[in-house]
Amino acid sequence: MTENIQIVLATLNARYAHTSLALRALRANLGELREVCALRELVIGVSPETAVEQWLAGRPRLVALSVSVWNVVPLTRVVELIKQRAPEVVVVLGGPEVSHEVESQAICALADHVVTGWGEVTFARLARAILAGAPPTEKVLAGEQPPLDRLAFPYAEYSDEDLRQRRLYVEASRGCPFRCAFCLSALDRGVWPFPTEPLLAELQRLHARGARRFTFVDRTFNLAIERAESILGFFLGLLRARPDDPVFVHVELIPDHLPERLKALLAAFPPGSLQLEIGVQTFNPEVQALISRRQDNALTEANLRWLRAQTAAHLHADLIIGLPGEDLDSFAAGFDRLVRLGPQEIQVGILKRLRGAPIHRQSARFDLRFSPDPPYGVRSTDHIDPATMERLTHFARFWDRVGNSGRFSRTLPILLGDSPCARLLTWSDWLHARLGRSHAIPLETLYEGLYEWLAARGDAEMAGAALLADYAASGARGRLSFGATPSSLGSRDSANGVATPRRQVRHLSRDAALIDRESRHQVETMEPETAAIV
Ligand code: B12
Ligand code: SF4
Repeated sequence: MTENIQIVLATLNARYAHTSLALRALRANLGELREVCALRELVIGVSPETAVEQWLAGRPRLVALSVSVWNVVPLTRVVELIKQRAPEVVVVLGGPEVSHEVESQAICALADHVVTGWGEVTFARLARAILAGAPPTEKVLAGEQPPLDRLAFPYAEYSDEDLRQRRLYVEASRGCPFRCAFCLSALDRGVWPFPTEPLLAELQRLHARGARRFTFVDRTFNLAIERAESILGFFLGLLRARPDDPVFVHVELIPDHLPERLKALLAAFPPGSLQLEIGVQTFNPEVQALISRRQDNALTEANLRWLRAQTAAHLHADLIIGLPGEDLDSFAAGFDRLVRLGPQEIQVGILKRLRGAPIHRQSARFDLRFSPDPPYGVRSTDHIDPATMERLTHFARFWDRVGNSGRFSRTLPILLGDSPCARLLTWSDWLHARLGRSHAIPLETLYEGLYEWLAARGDAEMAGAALLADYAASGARGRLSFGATPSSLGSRDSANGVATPRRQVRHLSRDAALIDRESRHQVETMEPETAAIV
C-alpha cells in the first residue's frame, strides 16, 4: 500500500491525544486522489529528522504540512531537511500560522506553495495539478471558501484507534462574527454553518463506531440557537437512550447569550457529560472597548452563576493577562470576580500576538512588547512591566496546578481567602523564589509548599487536614513531609463512566457535595490532562 502513496498529509500535533481535523478535512475532499494520500501525524517533541524520515518513506511526490503556532518551529526545520534530502518532493503548506504574513516567514520561503485560509477545494485542485506535472506558477494561493454543504465531511477519516484513544474534534460551523483584537477569528467576518441534519448523521455514525468524546471547535457554538438545540438535543437523546453508556461533549459558548430554550437543554445534561468553555477574557469595560470585544458583563455574570447553580456542566472560563489598558489591579479584580462565580476552571492565558490578529495595531499605543518567537507571548505593556509579567506567568502556571487541576478542592478556599488573586500571587512569588521555577513541580512539592506557606500564616491545623484529605482523595500514593496520608479521609475521585476526562472527574468529586447524584464508578481515563480548546 505504502508504495502507492503519492501525497503525504502531515502535521505535528500538540499532544498524541489531539487529532488534526484539518488533515482529515483535506483528505476527505481529495476525490480520486484520496486513495493515494496518507495521513501521517506525529507529536511536537519528535525530532525533525525522524519526522522527515517517516514522511518521506514510500517516496511521495507531494508532502503537505498543516502549520500552526505550536509546530511552526520544528516544521520549518522539516521543510529545510526535505528540500536538502529530496528536492524533487513538492512541499505545500497550509494552516492558521501560514495564512497571514506569508512574506515574512522562513517556512514559507522554503516551501513550494502556501494555501491561505480554507484548504479543501484549493488543495485538491493544487494536488491534481502537481501530480499531473503542471503546477501553478503562483506560490501563494488564497483558499477558496465554498458553501459548507459542498464539502465532504472528514469524520470517516478518524481511525478506530483515534476513536478509542484520542480527542475527536468536530465542527458545526466555521467563523465568528465578532472582532476581538487578540483573536485570529476576528478576521473571519462571518459564520458559515455545516448543514445540521447531515452533520447529525455523521455524529451518529461516529457514535455507532464507538466515539464517546466529542469536542466542538466552533468559535461560538450558541450563536445560532436552533442549531445548538438540535445538536445538544441529539446528545441528550443518546444519553437518555443509554444512561449507562456516557458521552462527553465540549462546546464553546459566548456567555451573554443563553436564551431559556438553550438553558433548559444545558440543565438536562448529567454530571460528567458536558463541558462549556466560556471566554470572559476581561471584565474591564474600557479594556473590552480597546480590544473591540462586545460583552455584557452583568449578563455574563448572571449566566455564569446560573450555569454553576442549575447545571452539572464543567465550566472552563478564560481570562487573558496583558490586554491593552489592563494593569495588575484590573486583572486581579477580574480574576476575583470570576473565582466568586465558581467555574471549575479558569484558564489564565498570556496575551499573544498571533500572525494576522488585529492586536498588533495597538502595539505602539500601549507599548505591547511581544516575544518574536512562537507563540509570541507578551512580555510587557505600558501597564505591566516585565518583572510583573514574569510573576504573572508563574501565577498562571501555579494556578493551573492548584486551581484548575481539581486536586485541591478542600485547600483552595483556605489559600484564596477573601482576595484570591492577591493571596495566590503572594504564594506564587514565595514558591517561585524557593524553587526557582514554576514548571515541572512534583505534586508532593506543591502540597508541601502550600502547607508551609499556610502554616506560617497561622492556619497549620486546618490547612494540614485539608491538604491531607485532598491528597488522599486524588489517589496519589507518595509521602508528604507534614503527615501520614490518611486514606480514610477521602476516597479516590471517581466519576460516572469512561467518557469523562480525568481533570473533569476530579472536579465532579468536588461538586458531589453540591449535586446529589447516585452511582459513581471508577474511571479509567485514556487522555492526559488539559481541558482548554482555545
Ligand atoms: C484544536 C485546537 C487546539 C489544540 C491542538 C490541536 C492539535 N491538532 O494538536 C490545543 C487545545 C492543544 C490548542 C492549543 C493552542 N492553540 Co489552538 N486551536 C484549536 C482549534 C480550536 C481547532 C483547530 C481545528 O481543528 N480547526 C478546524 C480545522 C478544519 O480548521 P483549520 O485547522 O484552520 O484548517 C483549515 C485551514 O486552516 C486549512 N489548512 C489547515 N492545515 C492545512 C494544511 C494544508 C497543506 C493546506 C493546503 C491547508 C490547511 O484547511 C483547513 C480546512 O479548511 C483552533 C480554532 C478553530 N476553530 O480552528 C485553535 C487555534 C488553532 N489555536 C490557536 C492558538 C493560539 C493556540 C494556543 C497558542 C493557545 C494558548 N492557549 O496558548 C495553544 C498552543 C498549544 C501549544 N502547545 O503551544 C489559534 C492558532 C493561531 C496560529 N497561528 O496557529 C487558533 C486558530 C485559535 C485562535 N485563537 O484564533 N489548540
Ligand atoms: S475571541 Fe471568541 S468571540 Fe472573539 S473573535 Fe475570537 S472566537 Fe470570536
